[in-house]
This record gives sequence, C-alpha cells and structure tokens, in this order.
Amino acid sequence: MKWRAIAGMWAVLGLAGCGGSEPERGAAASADEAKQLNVYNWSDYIAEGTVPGFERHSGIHVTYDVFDSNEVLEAKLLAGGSGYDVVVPSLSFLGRQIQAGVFLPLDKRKIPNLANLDPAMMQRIAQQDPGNTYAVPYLWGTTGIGYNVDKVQAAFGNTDVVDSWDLVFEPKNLAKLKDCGVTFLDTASEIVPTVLHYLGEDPNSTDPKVIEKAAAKLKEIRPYIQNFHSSQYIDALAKGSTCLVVGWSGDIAQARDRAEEARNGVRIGYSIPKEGALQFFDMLAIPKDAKHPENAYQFINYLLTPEVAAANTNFVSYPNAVPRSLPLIDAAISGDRTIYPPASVQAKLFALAVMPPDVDRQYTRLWTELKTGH
Ligand code: N2P
Repeated sequence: MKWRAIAGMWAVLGLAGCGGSEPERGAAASADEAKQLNVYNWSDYIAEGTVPGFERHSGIHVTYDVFDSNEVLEAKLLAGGSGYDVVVPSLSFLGRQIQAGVFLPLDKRKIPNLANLDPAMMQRIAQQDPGNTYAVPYLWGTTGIGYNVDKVQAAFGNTDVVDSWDLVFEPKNLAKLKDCGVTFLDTASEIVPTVLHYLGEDPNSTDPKVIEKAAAKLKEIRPYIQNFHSSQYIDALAKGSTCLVVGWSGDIAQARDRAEEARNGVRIGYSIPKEGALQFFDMLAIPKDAKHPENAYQFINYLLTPEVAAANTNFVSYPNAVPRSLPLIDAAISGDRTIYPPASVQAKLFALAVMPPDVDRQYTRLWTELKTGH
C-alpha cells in the first residue's frame, strides 16, 4: 500500500514539474539541460526517501516509473525513444543490450563515487560489460523459494522441505500446495535456468534439446501453478493468499515485513535451496538517446554514496555493491543469511549468460505454451 501511495506521489510531482517554469536550482548541473530526470526502475526497489533526497540535493525533478520484467524494459530499449535517462536491466539482459548499442558509454569522470564500488564485483560484471563501460551495479539478489511457514508446515509436517528444489519441481510435492496457491515469476529467463540447474544441466545451456528438458519438467508441475506474476506476489504472500513463490530474495523479505507490520499472523520465509540458486545483478545504465544524461550521472553518483546505498538496502532488503555501506545496514538485514548469503552458499549460486537470439526465441515459445497450457 505504502509503495503505491509513494509511487503515486512521485507521479503527481512529475506532472507538476513539467511546465519548465521553475527557476534553476543546484550548482552542478549542466547549463543547458532541463532540471528533469526520467528514471525507470524495478518496482519495490528503492527506499522511500531516495528520490526526494536526490531532488533536494540536486534541484532536479525526477519522474519515476516502475517495471517488473526485463523483457518489458528490453522491448522499450530496443524500440528506442523510451524517454528514460536511467534504466536498470539485469546483467544478462544488459549484455545483449550493449551488443545492440542502446547505451551511452559512461563518462566515468562524472561518477566519482565509482571508487566506492566493490572491485571483486566489478571484475565479475566486466565479463558481460567489458571494462565496466556501460553500467554500474545497483542491487543484487537471488531467485529462490518464498513460503508461508505455517502452510508448508501443515502440508509436510515440517519446513525442512524448503531446503531443496524438490519441493517445487517434484509434482507430488507441489501438488500439496496447490490449494493454498503457488506463484512463479513470469519470466522464462530465470525459471528455465533454475529448472536446468535442478536437473543437473548447465543453466546457461544453448542446446535446444537440453532446454526442452526444462520445458518438459515445467509441464509436469504446471497443473499446480496458479499464477505467473513478478510483483503482485509480495502482497499475496503477505496476506496469505499465496503460500509458495519462486521469486526474488528481497521481495520475499519485504512480504515478511509487510505481514509483520500488518500483524496478521502470516509468517513468511525465504530459502536458497541446497542445490543452489540464480544470482542476479541489476545494473544502472543510461540509454544513448537520453535527454538528460548529465542529470543521470548525478543520480547514479548519488545512489553510490554509502548512506544512500545503505538506505536502499535497508528499505528493500537487497544488498548493494558499496562495501562502505555495510556498517550502516541494519544488523537484521546484513545478518540474514538468505539476504547476504555466506561464502558457502554464494559458492553454489550461478549467474546468467547472454542468450543468443534463437535460444531467446525458444524460451519465449516454451513460456507462452506453458502459460496458456497448449
Ligand atoms: C524488485 C525486483 C528486482 C529484482 N521488485 C529482479 N531483478
């Protein structure tokens, strides 16, 4: 609820600020760029104070829109003219978008806080963004199992089952949760590799026959999946209207917090199963055709200050890439092994590669078939 109200408030501010008659404030902006910034970020992915804080700090007015799907963002970027100045694709999608030439190479002198970023993470990211040329990491997380503690307990007699992907991918298990509601993220790009990993295959396989194995496995459990959605599950879990989600770590932590705030008795847990899980990195980038690139640099730089990065992590329960923010992060979050996985768990996480277009088409086809049941 709170989120929608805030998003609505920003939208109202956005309309109010479009007249262009406001006097220029702030010293650092370029002389000929309007004091406007259009940001397109994932839903439930920023602290409530961050955008207002940036507006106060910079005198730049922000219009803030949200999405819950890399595919939706990618369609806008590839079509061009999105109107956005800052976007936040996941790294594997970013890799393909870089190849398609949609981003501005970053002028690193304009982001002094790049020095705050974790060098090990930057090196890892450079495999898909060589030289860290086009993007900087914002937040990261894992794709695992969110569950209603009491409903799982009731169905299985204990919650140990959440420690294995068998809970999700063995039909007899998932069948037990059908009646209380099962939701999957609505994206083949994460679910298919997760299934392949479970089956002992390379999650990034480009072999059509291997990918077909994931499709077959998904068909087996399809009767027990009630819903495919990538953002509504936060509220659904929190309210108790779904009891199992294959979803994103921080979102499920947010569901747990919402249920606690509502004191509705719903207890939520999140598991990175013992077989391992997908790790994603969400990246800040500037489209080549952005109208306000100087303001985009300022915003990105602002997000990389330790205080702002910590505030975002504290609010959304996703780790950031600024090590100096760590002392400012609530102990309940930095000490949560499902949000900050220890090295032994990190070693079992896998990242996504850029998929070639023919594989991408196979993913899209099998996903449509799965959802429509044909
Ligand atoms: C936030 C989801 C962001 C993680 N709701 C997906 N990359």
